[in-house]
Amino acid sequence: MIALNQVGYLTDAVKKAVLTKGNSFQVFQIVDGENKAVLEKKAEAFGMDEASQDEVSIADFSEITQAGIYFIKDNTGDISYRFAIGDDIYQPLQKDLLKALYYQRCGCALEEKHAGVYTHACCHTGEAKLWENHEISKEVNGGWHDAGDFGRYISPAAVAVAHLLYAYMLFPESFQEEINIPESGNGVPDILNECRYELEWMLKMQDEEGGAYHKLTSAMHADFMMPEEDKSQFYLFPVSSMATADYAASMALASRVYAAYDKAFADKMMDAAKKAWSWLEKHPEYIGFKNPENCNTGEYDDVCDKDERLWAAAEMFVATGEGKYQNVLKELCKENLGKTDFGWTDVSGLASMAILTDAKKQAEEGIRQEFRDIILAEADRLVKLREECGYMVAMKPEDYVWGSNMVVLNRAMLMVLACTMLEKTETDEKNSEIEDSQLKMQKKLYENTALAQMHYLLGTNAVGYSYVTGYGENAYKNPHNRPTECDGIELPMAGWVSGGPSGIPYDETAIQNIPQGTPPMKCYLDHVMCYSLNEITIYWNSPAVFVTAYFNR
Ligand code: 9MR
Ligand code: ZN
Repeated sequence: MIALNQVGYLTDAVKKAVLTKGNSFQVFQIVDGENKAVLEKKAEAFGMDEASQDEVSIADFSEITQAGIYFIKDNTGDISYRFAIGDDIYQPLQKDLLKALYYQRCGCALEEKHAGVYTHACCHTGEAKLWENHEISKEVNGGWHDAGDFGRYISPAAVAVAHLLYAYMLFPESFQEEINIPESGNGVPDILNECRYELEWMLKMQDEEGGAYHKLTSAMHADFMMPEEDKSQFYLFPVSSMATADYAASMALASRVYAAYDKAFADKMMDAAKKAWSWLEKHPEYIGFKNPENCNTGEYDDVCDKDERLWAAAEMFVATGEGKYQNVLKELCKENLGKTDFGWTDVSGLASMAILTDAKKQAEEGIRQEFRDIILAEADRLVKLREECGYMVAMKPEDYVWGSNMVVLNRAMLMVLACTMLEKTETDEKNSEIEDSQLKMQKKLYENTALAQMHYLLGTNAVGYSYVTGYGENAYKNPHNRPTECDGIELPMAGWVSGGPSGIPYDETAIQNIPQGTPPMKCYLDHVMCYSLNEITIYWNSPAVFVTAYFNR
């Protein structure tokens, strides 16, 4: 097999494909659109790749900088999927990754004008009952379906929205084009229009005391059906401290971002954030969430809420500049939190994101330095991991967990954050020329590591799939997603990131079909029933939007 990024490579980036052992002599050619070999070279033996147990060689064709469509041919006659070289090749991808969230909208119809063939009628509009008191009902319609199921959960929502809002804040120039959603053309960037659909729902998910309901789902996952056919009763599940802290954080962040577009909306979110913060002050203890009996929808449970509280403190501080939040932040910094992760289980990296991207640099120098050191140290660790892997992805065998592509992408986010930290602003002190060139080299290394994660996602992996629907000649086609399976349309909409391989598969189909002892990078099936390998979620797409937006500037 020849594994490569099936979408392609940026003109001036490092370009490498992976040849597996079958391609014995390892001489390869790069063939262009006119069937002309434009490069012939020897691949370099790498040895055994641990996570796949493949013996691999690396074909480096970085010297090809002419935009175009190519494929690779080796001396055994093996031929790769086609790929492009160019500077705008990730632009359609970024748009579809974002547009995918529109298809998750709940509580409204998806019209042909915006959804094309993927229309459906309005779904899930009844009132929800409090799980703990069925006498009380509330209208909490809206938001995005979390994943292949129809549930809506606060922590994943908060995290996904945060990734998107940071993408917009840091790389606004990548969001000038419309994505054809109902609000397009209203003078607000579509990424903010789409996020607002989720935020308006989140505003309804707060109780009188300020706590955020952990989730809004039916008792049991619906069978496979279109969203509008699901008439089951939805419930509001109890408030958790994890959800409430994520809620405070994302609301504070959103209030900052929307202030320039809609002051009233921004203020409303800041009030919600403050209310959630007061709740957190009143409940310093960890209040987790466990599914009650007779409920099997997502749990999104955690063992600690310190990282969520850290993120909340960071966002509240950056949004308000008030010292009391910084004090809490400092206290929580004494806890042993990673500060490098951006997923729903560990959001402490989002605190780093808040502090380090704050243009006003409000945090004390010591705190900024601490966060900065942690992010750069992690970036260096990831560069090493990438170098140790035959498929050039910063992942260890044990990192292939349920939703491993989130790990892949969150690490790409970290590399991007590290890159932005190396960019000098006008107010920064001037460097010597030597320092400047060192910084440039360091940044290139980080960029290439972020790109390596994208290359893996888009095909440079041991199963040869692109894990984004519609992107790549061998893109996966059977996501575990109810509308995709039930709409009678053959192909899924483009732009969905699959959860990806899991060393320990959890669903029946995967357990029965993946032989024990399969190396973790290969524990994948493009099968609709494989919810532990091939589902889609809002928070597996959101980091991919962040990363592509950086490269699309
Ligand atoms: O993404 C979640 C993954 O990290 C967990 O290991 C898994 C089991 O708890 O749950 C995943 O989240 C699912 C959620 O519970 C319900 N909606 C679909 C999510 C993706 O599979
Ligand atoms: Zn719905």
